[in-house]
Amino acid sequence: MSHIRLIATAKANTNIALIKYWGKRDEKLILPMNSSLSVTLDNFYTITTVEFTDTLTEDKLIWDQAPGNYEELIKISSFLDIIRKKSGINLHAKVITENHVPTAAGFASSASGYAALAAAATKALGLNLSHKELSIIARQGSGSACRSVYGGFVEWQKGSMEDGSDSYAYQILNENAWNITILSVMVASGQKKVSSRDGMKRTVETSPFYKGWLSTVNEDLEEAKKAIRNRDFVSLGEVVERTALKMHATMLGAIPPIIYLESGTLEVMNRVQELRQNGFPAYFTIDAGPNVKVLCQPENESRIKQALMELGSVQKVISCNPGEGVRYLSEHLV
Ligand code: 2P0
Repeated sequence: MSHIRLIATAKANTNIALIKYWGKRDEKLILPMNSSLSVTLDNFYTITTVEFTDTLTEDKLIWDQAPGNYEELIKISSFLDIIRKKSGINLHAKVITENHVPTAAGFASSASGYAALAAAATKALGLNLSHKELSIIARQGSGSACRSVYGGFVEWQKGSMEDGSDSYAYQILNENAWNITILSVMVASGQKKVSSRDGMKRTVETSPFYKGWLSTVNEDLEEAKKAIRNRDFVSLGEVVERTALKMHATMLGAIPPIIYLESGTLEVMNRVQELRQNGFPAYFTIDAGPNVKVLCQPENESRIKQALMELGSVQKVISCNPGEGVRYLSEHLV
């Protein structure tokens, strides 16, 4: 008797938020409190193969060539349930995933991870989804994943429907429309102390400053979109830096406080501001970790990179540019 074997492989790049997603209004469906905006990066990605088959009695996970941990498998299984339900095909799956994302560097491998998983699993089950539909599915794995479906500059519209049907991302500018450089400046290694998921929940529930975040994030978003459409690097950089600091301010007000900024983080922030005073436009943004991402123009990249590498706390600087959205590969990881 021949067995059923439904297989597909997808590749998705990670993204860096320029206007941050911080806080959920629905934990289960992953619906955000605010809209956010990101740029998809070319050098950091995940490749995932999903094989649905009748030979398995449970889902299996292979993560970077080793058996995946149980907690991750449970999350992936319940995510696959959403896709199994949508397709009406109730087979277990083997998921093989390779991350080319410096996870400990404050990059959520969950963004590229769930975008690639959503794409591979839906493709394997023969669902022919639009980018919008794929974005809605990826969002339910990890919020930031809904943005990684697209290349270039991307907005995740928070939506207002209770079922999440209007909470998805769309592309503002494609990856070839405007070239900027994003430097990932690593100042420390090791896993972060509080996950983004827990950190944003605690902030929403306890920080008196969260109200301030919500009342201004939309203005910041509009300003950023306008700057992107006008290819206005300085205006974009200014709002990006300001809004990242506001997000961190909300966390400092949480109980207990969440402090992701470390001494190395502050050293890089100061150097970026100094570079600007010396005529090199550069702006920082910081996520839920100590590392810093620095935006600059490609023509200044090597000078800025060099200036950052001189700092005692800087371990590594990796350069990225805007990258592509999700794509399907014909070669599989099995
Ligand atoms: C962002 N971050 O917009 C923000 C800024 C971190 C700081 O999205 O709970 O892994 O899976 O929806 O997407 C990281 O959080 O959180 C994140 P879940 P996610 O990129």
